[in-house]
Amino acid sequence: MKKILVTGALGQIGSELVSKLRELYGSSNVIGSDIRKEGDVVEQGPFEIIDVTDEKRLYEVAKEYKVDTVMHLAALLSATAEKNPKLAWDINMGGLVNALEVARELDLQFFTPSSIGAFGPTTPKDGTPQDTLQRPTTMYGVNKVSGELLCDYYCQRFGVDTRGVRYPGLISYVAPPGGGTTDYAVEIYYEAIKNKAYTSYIGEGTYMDMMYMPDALNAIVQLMEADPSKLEHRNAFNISAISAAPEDFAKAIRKHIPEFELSYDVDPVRQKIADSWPNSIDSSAAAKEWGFKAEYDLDKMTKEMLEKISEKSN
Ligand code: NAD
Ligand code: AKB
Repeated sequence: MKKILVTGALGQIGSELVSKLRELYGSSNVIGSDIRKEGDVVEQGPFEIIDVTDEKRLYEVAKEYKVDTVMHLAALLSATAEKNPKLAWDINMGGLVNALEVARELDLQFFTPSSIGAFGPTTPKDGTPQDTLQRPTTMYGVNKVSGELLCDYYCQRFGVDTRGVRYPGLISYVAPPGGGTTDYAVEIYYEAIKNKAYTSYIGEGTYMDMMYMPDALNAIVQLMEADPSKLEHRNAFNISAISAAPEDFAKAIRKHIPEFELSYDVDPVRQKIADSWPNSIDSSAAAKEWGFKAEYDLDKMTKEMLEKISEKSN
């Protein structure tokens, strides 16, 4: 039986990942942690306050609960990181190296997500290969590429069982997104239900990779349980389900809400970040090495997002 410590567990991914892991491995075997304390993750199983920049605290909690796995989610996302780049470096890189050190010292399996943000304007934009040019132009991207390399280093140098994916923009209805460039793709559904209209801060024709949260969570479980001898890449597997621009979301929403209106008021900061990211990445290495396959396309996800948000707002 696994015993897992999750950092940043109250965020968009952690809020759903912890529940899923508790269903799979038992509530008492999944320890949520964050710098704040609220909601279901705290109430439904063990929870500890951990600031990931405090390596001693991270070590003590991991040792106290005798965990065998760390899933390290605590980070600042792209738009927030661009507002405060030094803080992003301290949390994203400082937190990651601390978590890797704890994994090395206690011999733990390790997962952390990279992002499509690890690519930059000189990366091939369409069918972005698994192994390609990575010269990102954001602090978030610099952190993500450095993090990918650091995880590879801890695996090769110290034998830590590090694994990871490059997530696209994640779409979900449980917890709100935490300050990313792709957040519009969540907001558009809430606004569709509330106002039958949305003003997008990302411009028309801007394609980015996206994925519905259930596929993102299945990918973590599948990768962590994969036979290590089959993994050539280990960290930073490209995975994607959907490549879409704002007007594609609008079209999918209009199948359920015909009067839905989309307008634009482009935010130059987030637009610049989006323009530096791929249009669509190639997930074939993940499919080949550990069987990644997304279940949700844009239409299937849209139907479920609108249903779930309607239920929540009633
Ligand atoms: P989020 O912003 O929703 O949540 C991050 C959590 O980290 C928050 O609950 C926050 O309180 C916590 N946190 C912040 N500073 C902390 C600190 N010093 N110590 C401990 N906790 C701290 O983020 P998310 O969307 O859940 O993302 C989790 C990971 O997945 C990040 O590494 C992110 O880069 C990556 N990722 C997310 C997406 C996405 O679309 N959500 C896409 C690609 C990659
Ligand atoms: C962001 O937009 O910052 C995240 C990501 C794709 O990493 N959603």
